[in-house]
Amino acid sequence: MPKKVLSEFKVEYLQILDEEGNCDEALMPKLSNDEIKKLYEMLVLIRVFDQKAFNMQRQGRLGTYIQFKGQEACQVGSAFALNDDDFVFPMYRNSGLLIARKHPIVQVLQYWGGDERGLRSPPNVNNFPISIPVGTQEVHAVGAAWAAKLRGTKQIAATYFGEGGTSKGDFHEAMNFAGVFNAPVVFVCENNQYAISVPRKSQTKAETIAQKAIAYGFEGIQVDGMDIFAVYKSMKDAIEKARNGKGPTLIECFTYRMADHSTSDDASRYRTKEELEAWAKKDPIERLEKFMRKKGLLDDAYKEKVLKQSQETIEKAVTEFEKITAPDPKDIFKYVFAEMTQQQKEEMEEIFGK
Ligand SMILES: Cc1ncc(C[n+]2csc(CCOP(=O)(O)OP(=O)(O)O)c2C)c(N)n1
Repeated sequence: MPKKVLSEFKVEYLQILDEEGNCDEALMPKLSNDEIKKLYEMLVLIRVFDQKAFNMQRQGRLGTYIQFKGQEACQVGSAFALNDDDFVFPMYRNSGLLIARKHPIVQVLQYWGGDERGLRSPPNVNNFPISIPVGTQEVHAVGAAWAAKLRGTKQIAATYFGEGGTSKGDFHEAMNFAGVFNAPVVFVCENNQYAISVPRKSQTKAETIAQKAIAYGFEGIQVDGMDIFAVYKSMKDAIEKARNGKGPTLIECFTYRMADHSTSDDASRYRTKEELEAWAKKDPIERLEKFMRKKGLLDDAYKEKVLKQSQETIEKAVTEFEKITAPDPKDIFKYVFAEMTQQQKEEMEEIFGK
């Protein structure tokens, strides 16, 4: 038997923008100054949203909320490479992705306020509902991608999940099916180093998440998930490949969850202050700011203006959200099927009367 060296199967690691805001010009994707500003403005907007939503949860104005601080570049950078009519299958940590995908902010708040109407996709944008169960969205994405391929629409699907999600059977089924059927799908793993309290090293013995793609016969790449240019470039390349019939890609965005797992968690019970401080130095927004300052694209006045505008946009959405009347509880019965079953009618009557 010929012996293959394991290192032949190593995956690439991509970083374009380092922590000091220095950029590798040879690898830099084509982006105009206006586009770079747009990326920055979206990063700031979603961070302001994240903090506001967290505060509102603490004030009892929202239900459980899942923060994504630290992971903004994964969500904005990848969203920027997608077309509106591509299919996106997000996880619960993807509020920032939805906002970057034109989902009205008021609706995102509505969802976290317990109103499912918040997940209704805006017209002409194909955002599927957030998945709370870990891993189920990956198989849905492959189904949508395969359908697009059969229909010849040139749309692609992208699905988002954590590194913990890669231990689920669904992930492996989705990856296998995508490989066999050459489905136009991009798997985006936001490896934020923890699945609640389970650290990355206890999740898998594999050195990287990206290398899992090799077993399914397609490309996997690991990128610095706090480098928006690396995320954007890898996503753009993967999308182009998928649209041109060249199949799926797994992108592992190496990042960090700066906040608790959710509003019912306390990460200080399983993470050290030193670890948090070390990752804070890699912050995706500060890094882009450093780069933009060097290029003359950002000064204090612009920075302040972006922050103020973001705060105003979020406050406006909050005011609008708090005016929305709660949905009718009967909707739970009414909209499960196109027509209510006899049993549902009886149950509804039992609870709400005739
Ligand atoms: C099928 C299923 N099992 C268990 C849970 C409980 N649960 C919620 S989040 C989570 C950890 C997921 O970690 P990861 O996939 O790395 O994503 P992250 O939350 O870190 O973004 C678990 C086990 C769930 N939501 N769904």
